[in-house]
Amino acid sequence: MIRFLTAGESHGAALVVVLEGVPAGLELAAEDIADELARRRLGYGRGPRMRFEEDVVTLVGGVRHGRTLGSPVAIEIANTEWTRNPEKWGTEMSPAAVDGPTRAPLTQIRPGHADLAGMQKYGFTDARDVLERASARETAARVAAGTVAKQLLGTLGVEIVSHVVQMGPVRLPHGIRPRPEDLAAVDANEVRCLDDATAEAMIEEIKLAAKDGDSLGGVVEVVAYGVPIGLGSHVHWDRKLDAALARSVMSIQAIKGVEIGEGFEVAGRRGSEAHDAVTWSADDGYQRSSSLAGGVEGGISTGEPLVVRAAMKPLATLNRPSLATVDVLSKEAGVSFKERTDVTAVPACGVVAEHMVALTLADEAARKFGGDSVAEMVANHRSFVAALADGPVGT
Ligand code: EPS
Repeated sequence: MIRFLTAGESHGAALVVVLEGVPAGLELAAEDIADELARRRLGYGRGPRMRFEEDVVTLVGGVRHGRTLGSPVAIEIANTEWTRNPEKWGTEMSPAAVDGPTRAPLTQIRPGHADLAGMQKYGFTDARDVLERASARETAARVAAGTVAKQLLGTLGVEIVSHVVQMGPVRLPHGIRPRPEDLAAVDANEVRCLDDATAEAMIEEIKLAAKDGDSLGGVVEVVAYGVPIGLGSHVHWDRKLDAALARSVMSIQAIKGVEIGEGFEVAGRRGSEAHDAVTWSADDGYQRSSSLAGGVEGGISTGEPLVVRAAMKPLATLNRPSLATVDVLSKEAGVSFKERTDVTAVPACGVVAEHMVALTLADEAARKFGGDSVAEMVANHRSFVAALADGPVGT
């Protein structure tokens, strides 16, 4: 119902994203998007590029006088390195044919990246033809799209937060989970972790990895509060909410595992200890004793906080010679070269995952509540909630 496409290469002129299906009448300003993009740039362990490259946002279509029109919303995030310093990447990434030499093609592939498989698949002899698009710079476009989704979900009372629960081997103790009012405190922390002692240990770990020229992965958690009952469905595999969430979060660069609720933990328990018991009282309606299922049962949202975790692998290119590799043209053996500058991107990944969850929930909310305008969607939501409360099983 709400679709989006991103385009653009990491060192290209701009990233572009087009969202289709956003209802009319949603308040949206370029500053809202810029604020979310600024959150994505946070985090101890990012490279210098986060400082010198700015995310300059332009709303190109679908918005008039601060409100969406129901037409596709088009957003551009310019690469300020192009505008300020056209020589730097202008020739290298020129869409027009280039006479004469540019930089030498990258033929020594970087293990752990899309380079080799991408060159084989598309018939390229320069890894740059692959890596510029495979780069996690593209996540800026997802965050821009996700800002629109978050704003739309906000009209239904949904609030989404994210935080870092593991950095390398350092884990946040179980049970610490931010509420919407904690998000500013999470963002204020350099590793986006709520617990000070854990955050310090995480920063120490990043410093140690940096000293060794190494990189770190980790785990981020996204929690969505106020998700309406009834998003997704049990009736068919491609309508299950958990499946849709897993797909969208797994699609983030460097994500290798996705978990809903306590998915991997309960796999090791007995059934008697692996599920959320349900009670009912006249005052509080249905209550679940725990949140092991992470807010989704049978592919349908339960109304409980929705919990999605994502495991990010350590960045594959290191600031020291690392993995064995080959030059795909000469077939000479070598060690992987440096073509990235971050030690870890786990804190930023949490912000990206937050926006991918928002895009999935907004899509499902639009499917459930429909409407061409926000007013219509909100009214449909309200009438569903009222009908549910008065219905045969109640809330
Ligand atoms: C990226 C490598 C780094 C990151 C970049 C994504 O860029 P470089 O090594 O070219 O400086 O900084 O991320 C961003 C620019 C961004 O905005 O997130 C990669 O290879 O994925």
